[in-house]
Amino acid sequence: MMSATKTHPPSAIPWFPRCTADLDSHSVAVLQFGEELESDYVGANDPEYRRRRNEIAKIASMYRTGQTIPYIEYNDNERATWKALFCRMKGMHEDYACTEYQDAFKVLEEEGLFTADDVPQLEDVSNFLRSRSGFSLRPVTGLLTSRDFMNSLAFRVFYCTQYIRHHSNVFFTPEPDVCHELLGHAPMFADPDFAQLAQEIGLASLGASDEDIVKLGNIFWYTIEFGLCKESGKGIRAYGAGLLSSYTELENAFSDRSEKRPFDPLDAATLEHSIVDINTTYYVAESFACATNQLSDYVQQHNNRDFKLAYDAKTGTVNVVDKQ
Ligand code: TIH
Ligand code: FE2
Repeated sequence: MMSATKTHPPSAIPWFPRCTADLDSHSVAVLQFGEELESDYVGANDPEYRRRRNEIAKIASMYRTGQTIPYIEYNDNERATWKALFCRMKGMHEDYACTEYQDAFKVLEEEGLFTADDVPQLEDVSNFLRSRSGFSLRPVTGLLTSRDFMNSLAFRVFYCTQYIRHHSNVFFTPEPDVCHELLGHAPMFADPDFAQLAQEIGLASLGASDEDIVKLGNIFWYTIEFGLCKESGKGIRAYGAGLLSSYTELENAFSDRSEKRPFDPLDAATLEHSIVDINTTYYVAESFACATNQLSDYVQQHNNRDFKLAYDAKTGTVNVVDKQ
C-alpha cells in the first residue's frame, strides 16, 4: 500500500517541543564545569563538593512533567551559604533592585517561602509562581544547551538547578545554582510583564536556526540574566537574575567600570559574553513592556523561520499556524 502523500517534506519544520511533556525528552544537562567547560572554578576541584553535586543532580534527573519536584534536605554548610548571600543581597535590594523584584520578594517572605535560615524548595516556589504568572519551575542537573534552555520558556517553564554554589566564593559563581535561581530569577517570574518578555524569547527560539539561537542566547543574557531598567524617580535598577544573585556583579554594574547602553535587541544579539567572568557591558530597558515590544519587532524582522507559531495559553501548547 502506498503511503499518504505529504504536502511538504517532513524536514521542512524541525522538531521542537510543542507542549510541556515534550520537555521530558530533552531535559538532559550537557555541559559540566571542569569537564567540557574550561574552568578553574574551585568547586570543580573539591571532591566532596562534586560528590554532593552529583547526589543532588541524580535526584533532579529523575523528574518528569507533572511530578512534585523532589525535596532536597540541605546541610548546615549549604544553609550557611544561602544565609550569607541572602542577607548580603537583601541589604542591596532597596537601592538597586527594580520595584517588581522588591514587591515579589516581600510576598515570598510574607508567605514564609523566603527566609534567611533555609534554602527554599523549588516545589513551593514553583507553586507560588504558577498562581502569579503561570510560570513553573523544573529541576535540572546542570547547564543545558542554549536551545533547550530557551525552548522551555515558550511554555512558561523555567529550568532550575538544585545544587548550591561552592562556599569559597558566595558572592559570585560562574554557573547557575539554586541561590541564583531563587534569589535572582524567581521573584522576577512573578511579574506578568517580565513573564511575557521571557516567554517571547522562548517562542522565538522554537525551531530557530543555530545562528539565531546564538543571537537569542545573547539577548537572553543581556535581559533576563543581566538586564537593567529605568524607573521613574529611582534612576536605573536591576532586573536581571545574575545581578540580583551576585554581590560582585551588582557592584560592578553600578560602578563606573562597566558600560551602560540603551537596550537594543539588534545590538545585544551580537555582543558576545563570557560565562565565567563578570560583564563589561549592560543594557538599560525603558520598561519590560517596552523591551517585549522591541523584542517582538526584532524577532519578526530577524528570526529567519519560514513558519509562524501561535501559543494557546489554555492548553499550554504551541501550534504551527502558517508556513510562509
Ligand atoms: N554569577 C551569578 C551568581 O553568582 O549568582 C550566577 C550566574 C548568572 C548567569 C549565569 S551564572
Ligand atoms: Fe540564570
